[in-house]
Amino acid sequence: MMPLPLNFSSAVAAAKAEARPLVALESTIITHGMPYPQNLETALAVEAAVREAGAVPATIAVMGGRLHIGLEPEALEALARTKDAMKVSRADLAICLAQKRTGATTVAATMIAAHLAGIGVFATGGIGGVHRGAEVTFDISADLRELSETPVTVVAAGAKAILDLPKTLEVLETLGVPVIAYGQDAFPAFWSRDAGLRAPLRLDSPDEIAAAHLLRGQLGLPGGQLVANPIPEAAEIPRAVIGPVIEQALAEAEAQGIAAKAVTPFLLARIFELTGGRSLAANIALVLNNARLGARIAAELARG
Ligand code: PSU
Ligand code: MN
Repeated sequence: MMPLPLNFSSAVAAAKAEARPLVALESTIITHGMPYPQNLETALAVEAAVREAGAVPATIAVMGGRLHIGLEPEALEALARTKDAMKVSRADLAICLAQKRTGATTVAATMIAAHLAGIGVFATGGIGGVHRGAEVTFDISADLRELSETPVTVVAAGAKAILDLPKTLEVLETLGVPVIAYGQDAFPAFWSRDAGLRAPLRLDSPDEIAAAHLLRGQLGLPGGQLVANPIPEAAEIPRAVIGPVIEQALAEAEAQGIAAKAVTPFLLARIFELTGGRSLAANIALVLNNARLGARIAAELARG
């Protein structure tokens, strides 16, 4: 049998050899979450933020039939320019590799790859969740089940209010996933610091988050943790402002019959247009903030 087609970038390979802290980063946010060239600029800025905070970034994607853990700068640029990248979740990963396609990993697929590579922390913007109307469409992101199966701590700014947030929290509770608000009691809603919901758990320091991650393993519990890190105040878009925009984007998606994997990218692009780019500026600020927290958690994990 062929060995698993896994590729480590030179920086990631060196960090692994020296047991230095590593933070995994996803790539669907690059190909399906932001327009070019802001996607490339953001990906580079997020990698730089991880480095400044003392860890090594490992951006994950499928390119040329290989699962890449860490992308060299030319590969990152090529990915950011790719228009038809496959959106790869748990179901798609093996097929994307078998067909030697270019694929961007979602939260679920990035968790799988990070775990394979021995990386315990992953920073992103927002996770997928239970979509509004899921009682009819059954549209529930595979990200939620992945959090219950794969032992990676995911740092996100909560989940977007394009989703049904109360149902998302309920499903995470059913699956036994710890949802931990960082430094506050409220569950954050991506562009806004407060979803109007209380987070089930709260931790105030990276070392407690790392300790809980390690204890789950010692307890023999599969699955990871969701750390919900609120967007910095200066970049926040209050719920009263973003709410009506979300409603309009959702109505348009329904009118146009947008379904399945196309829903999230459609909504993100429409909200970007409707806010005149303000949603993108907020998105960039929160991803950077999550990258820095991810690096601090990774440093604690490396300490053991
Ligand atoms: N939510 C965001 N931005 C994103 C995504 C979700 O706010 O870019 C991406 C992530 O990669 C996430 C995926 O894992 O969309 C979820 O897609 P789906 O709902 O089809 O599972
Ligand atoms: Mn879906």
